Amino acid sequence: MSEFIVHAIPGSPFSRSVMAALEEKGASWRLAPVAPGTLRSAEHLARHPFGRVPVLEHDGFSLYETQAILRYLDRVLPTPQLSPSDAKRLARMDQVMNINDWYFFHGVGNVIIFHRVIGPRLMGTAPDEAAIEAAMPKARTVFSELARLLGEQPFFTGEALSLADLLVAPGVAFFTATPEWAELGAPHPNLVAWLARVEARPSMRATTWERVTELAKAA
Ligand SMILES: N[C@@H](CCC(=O)N[C@@H](CS)C(=O)NCC(=O)O)C(=O)O
Repeated sequence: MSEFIVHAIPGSPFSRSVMAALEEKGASWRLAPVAPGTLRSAEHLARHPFGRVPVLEHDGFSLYETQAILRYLDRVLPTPQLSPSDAKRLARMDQVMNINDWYFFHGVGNVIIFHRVIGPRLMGTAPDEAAIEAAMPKARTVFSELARLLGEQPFFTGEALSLADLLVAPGVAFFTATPEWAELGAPHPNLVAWLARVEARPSMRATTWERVTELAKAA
């Protein structure tokens, strides 16, 4: 099996999902670091015309969109299987993945994580409190819905880790560093326990912002 190359920015939650999936599969992969200021460069736009990360390269095949990448990895690296066989569990996985992309990332993660963590850390900007406040109604719905769908299961689709957990956990993990976590996450003990369970996995420990920054320096 030829090597997997992940074009990514250290700290990017979508990129972390892909790298964590590769780690779960025990695959041989390497990071091709993308400097944040080069997302609109001709070189990067040739890989990803929308100027985002991650992009996966494998065996002469280039692919962007995290959900597509995760499902591709689960097909070409079938063990351990990260998509349930049962139709209802699989539908739940798909639903949670779409909640991540449509409701969690857009208008919640990309506002609150950006203003609380990314902007201050990378650009030295102060949080835009009004933007954060405006994002809170949708954030409340997202977090309470994630907690409801998780219920008392260890993972979103039941007893086994799935692509849904790997897609959602990197974004939720960022929230623990924000004051909003006290209202959004902490009141849901099941979500807190789930995050601890997913973050304890070697795949997630191998793909922290700090660890991927080290990989980027070594690349
Ligand atoms: N729909 C894309 C979203 C990817 C995405 O938004 N990635 C963020 C980093 S986590 C990004 O590249 N942001 C750069 C920007 O917004 O300019 C996917 O699923 O891969």
